[in-house]
Amino acid sequence: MMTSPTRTAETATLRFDPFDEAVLGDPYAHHAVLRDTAPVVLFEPGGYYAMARHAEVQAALKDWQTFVSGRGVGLADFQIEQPWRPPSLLLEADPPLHERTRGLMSKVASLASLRNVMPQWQAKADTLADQLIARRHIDAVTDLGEAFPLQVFPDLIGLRDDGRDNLIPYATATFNAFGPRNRLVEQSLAASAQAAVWVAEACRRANLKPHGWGAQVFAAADRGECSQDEAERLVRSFLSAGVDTTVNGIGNMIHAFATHPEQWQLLRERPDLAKRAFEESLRWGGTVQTFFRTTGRAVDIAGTTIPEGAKVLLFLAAANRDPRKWDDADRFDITRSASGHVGFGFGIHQCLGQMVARMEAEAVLNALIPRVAQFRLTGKPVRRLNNTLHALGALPIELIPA
Ligand code: OVV
Repeated sequence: MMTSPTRTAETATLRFDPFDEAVLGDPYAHHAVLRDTAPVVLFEPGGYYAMARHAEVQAALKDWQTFVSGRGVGLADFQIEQPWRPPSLLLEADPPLHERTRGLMSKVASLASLRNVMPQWQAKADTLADQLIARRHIDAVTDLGEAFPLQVFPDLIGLRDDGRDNLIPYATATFNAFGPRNRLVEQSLAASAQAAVWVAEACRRANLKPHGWGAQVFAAADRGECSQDEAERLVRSFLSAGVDTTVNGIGNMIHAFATHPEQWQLLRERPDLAKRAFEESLRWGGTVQTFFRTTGRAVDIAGTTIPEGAKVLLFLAAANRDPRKWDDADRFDITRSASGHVGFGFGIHQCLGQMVARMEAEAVLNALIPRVAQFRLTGKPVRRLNNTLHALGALPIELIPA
């Protein structure tokens, strides 16, 4: 898998497969080599480039003219290969199209509309927390990480009530599909064939409830900001990006606290740190590990020339633990400022739904802080391998009541 780095005249080459299942199961074990070998490395046998230092990852994310998204943000180059589904009009688009879709979608996903629902979300999180405490032994992945987002997010979009269990399999396949066509892609695409049909149906105007974010995208279409077909595909973006990310964001955060009980103790003493704690959990144990870009022109990075049309893998999670950027980078410390982390990306594509993620996490933390004295791990956390996400399959814990 990983051998010692070899250096040609200009390009550092690593024999390394980031999508190897052993690597996906323990990605952080490999990041130091990726960062320390060179600012840019060429992976063999994959034949694509990679960056893992904070400075270079952030600069590449900012330079959307060079590191384009319209040719796909997975390994497949949409200029050469047929995408597995019609491309996202947000994630897999460049300006000027992206400016129009992003502008429309940011108006829909406004902070004001989230503030309106926050009291209901908090009440739901409190009720869920009471139920979980009463059970004492839970799987924090299914019972909390999945349960809470599924209680609030589909209603925010205004999705039909039936079939919501299709959301996670669909998102799982979507995030796997950014990687190479390995076993994970084949399995999750096969397992989500029905889910993809359900998602396509759920995005149609007739199937969206009148006041949700979905209906508001169609209202933008009525104003001429996009076509009806585009509106369907933009609603699909909410469903693709908004579920498995927050599910695992919450799961990874609980995992961080379960393995750092002194940090949970500290948060209980200083609940005002809740917002910081979630940002730090994204920095330390980020959910979205990587995204690709494609070079739209040849570019020189610290003496290495990346040719035009190359795929470049950006290691967001490695950048978030780069000791060149962070003191004691591997330490989970809720008192630090994690601001500058690239867990939500950076630049024009920076996560549109980041406030949704933050509000969900805050509601969960606000509910747990007064109720839970300690998360006691009662079994080994199980990773759920995904080509893009650092995901959990199971997190058995005992909730010690406050
Ligand atoms: C950030 C993200 C992930 C997956 C899918 C999409 C976006 C989309 O726009 O479909």
